[in-house]
Amino acid sequence: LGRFDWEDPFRLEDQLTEEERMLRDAARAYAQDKLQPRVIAAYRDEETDPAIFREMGEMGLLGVTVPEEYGGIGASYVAYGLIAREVERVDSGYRSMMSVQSSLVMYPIYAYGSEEQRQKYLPKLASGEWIGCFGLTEPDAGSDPGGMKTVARKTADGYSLHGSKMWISNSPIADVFVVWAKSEAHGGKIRGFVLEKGMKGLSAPKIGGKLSLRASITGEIVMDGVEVGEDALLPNVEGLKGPFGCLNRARYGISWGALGAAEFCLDAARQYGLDRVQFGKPLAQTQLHQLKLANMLTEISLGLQGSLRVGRLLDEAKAAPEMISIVKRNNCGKALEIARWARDMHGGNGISEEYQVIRHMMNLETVNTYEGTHDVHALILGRAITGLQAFF
Ligand code: TGC
Ligand code: FAD
Repeated sequence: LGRFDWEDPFRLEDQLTEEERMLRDAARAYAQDKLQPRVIAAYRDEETDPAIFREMGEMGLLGVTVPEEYGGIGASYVAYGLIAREVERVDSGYRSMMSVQSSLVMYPIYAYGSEEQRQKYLPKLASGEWIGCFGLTEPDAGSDPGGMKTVARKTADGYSLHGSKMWISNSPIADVFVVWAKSEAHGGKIRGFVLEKGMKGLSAPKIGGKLSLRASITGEIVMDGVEVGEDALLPNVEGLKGPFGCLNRARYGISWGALGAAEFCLDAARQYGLDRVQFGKPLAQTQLHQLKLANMLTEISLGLQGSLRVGRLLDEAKAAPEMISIVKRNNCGKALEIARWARDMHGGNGISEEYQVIRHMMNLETVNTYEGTHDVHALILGRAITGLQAFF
């Protein structure tokens, strides 16, 4: 019989390659040494340090699945997930910065871009010299991105973009904007465009007053007749499958990341319960405390196995979007529940920034909502199960 290790219940470690373990360890060291010391103040002050992108770039954490010739390291999707887990163990906002850059900006330029676009943008995005953002959501089109109003009108030598995007991670500090618009020259089909900071008519005001994901800056993208050449169009994809192709990868990464945050909460609640004595014994010696820890550990362990399986299938090009919906939805929902338990188990201290569980809890509200809400993923799965779509 094997030995049980509560820190690795299903021996995930044995299921990883040497390279995956190495990348995970490097990401963990970076996240703990460089991100953890600044996160409490960054969250309190709602400040995003752009230097983090360059640091992540130096560590090789941006666009890890992109081939080396474009600045990535050609690593597996499992490695990408493991990195997301380590970064989000510190804060969902930092993972957000990393995953938008990797899956929502570098991936579409790599997968749908021309050779010129790949050469121009990918190395600088991989190094973190340039920061990217991804504009799909609009004020009136969130869960239903097909309802977007942003249009690209044909001009003599390119396009003119009109519209606005809402809730866009990184946009106020972005150099590169991947935006999705209905292109009149392509029969109103959704097409991707790469815009650059400083273009006339392009602005990205910050959205203030967020009580969640405060260490990651979020903004709008306003396009007031932004003129671009033909070279700004992503040539190799058309329709909603363009943005969804990127979302598949980002959602998968989030499924690992959310569990990193949940693991932090489990560890914190366990330690707190061992240290805190009430009624003459440690809280950890009460049945209710142990029940909660057991529930947390069970959900995290099962969730990690699910994400690992989907990651392996992604690496074999066999992952269906519905598989990703299962792990994105379940892991985010469970992580949020776990963070709420951990907050409760810390009593009054649980609301203090010092103990950090309430920050994770607040962040996970966003993580459970973006990239397809918990309920939208239920509808995607419901459609797959019944053959009937219930969106409208
Ligand atoms: P539907 O009719 O289902 O599909 C339209 C076309 O898209 C294709 N498609 C996919 N392709 C690849 N992967 C997927 N996951 C795909 N899902 C759909 C589909 O095959 C079809 O192609 P074609 O060629 O036949 O036209 O579309 P619908 O309009 O009914 O969509 C419904 C729904 C709910 C599934 C979808 O709209 C949805 O998932 N909504 C959620 C929106 C969302 O996730 N937004 C995310 C914004 S980005 C973000 O949040 C970043 S935060 C990141 C961070 O900070 O970390
Ligand atoms: P809505 O679609 O209006 O949904 C509101 C509620 O209605 C939800 O509970 C939803 O589940 C429910 N609902 C919707 N449709 C149905 C239905 N058919 N049946 C039953 N219930 C339904 N977007 C980007 O493009 N790029 C980014 O970088 C980005 N970053 C983000 C960062 C943050 C901090 C946040 C908060 C959001 C970000 N988003 C980004 C947007 C995010 O993807 C959307 O908020 C999300 O997709 C939900 O859209 P919505 O906010 O318009 O909510």
